[in-house]
Amino acid sequence: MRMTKALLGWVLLAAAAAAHAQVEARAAWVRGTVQGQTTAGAYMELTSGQRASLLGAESPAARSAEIHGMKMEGNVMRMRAVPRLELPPGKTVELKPGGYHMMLVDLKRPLKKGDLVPIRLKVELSDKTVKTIRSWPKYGNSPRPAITRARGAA
Ligand SMILES: [Cu+2]
Repeated sequence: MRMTKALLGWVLLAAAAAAHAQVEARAAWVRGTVQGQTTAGAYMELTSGQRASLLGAESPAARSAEIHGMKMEGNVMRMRAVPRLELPPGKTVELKPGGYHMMLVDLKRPLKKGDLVPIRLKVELSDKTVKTIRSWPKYGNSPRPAITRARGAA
């Protein structure tokens, strides 16, 4: 009994620490690709309780995952890789079509509508520690956000 109580106390403490350093990825989805397309955009809402930066991501479904921003070049909107994306405290940063987004590059196999695509986001907190945030966006053509609510974990 005493053992259980001590254990519970430890778990609560750990939960409190996690809540403090919390970065959340919500409403994540991956845009459906057409045949032969080897890249796919991934979109989500990121919220951090403290000043943080998104440094990059990786996914077992693709060779690499890049953070892309959009930039006007003449009359053409082009995307380019950015090394990091600031996450101001308490503000939701939206990764969305036409704005900042995640790009899965060189998909390893065709994805089916409804597949969950695991993505691990690398986030640097204000104390310079780097955390991995897990997200499982749903693959599909619809821009409707699907499931996923991921919490920061060490
Ligand atoms: Cu892109």
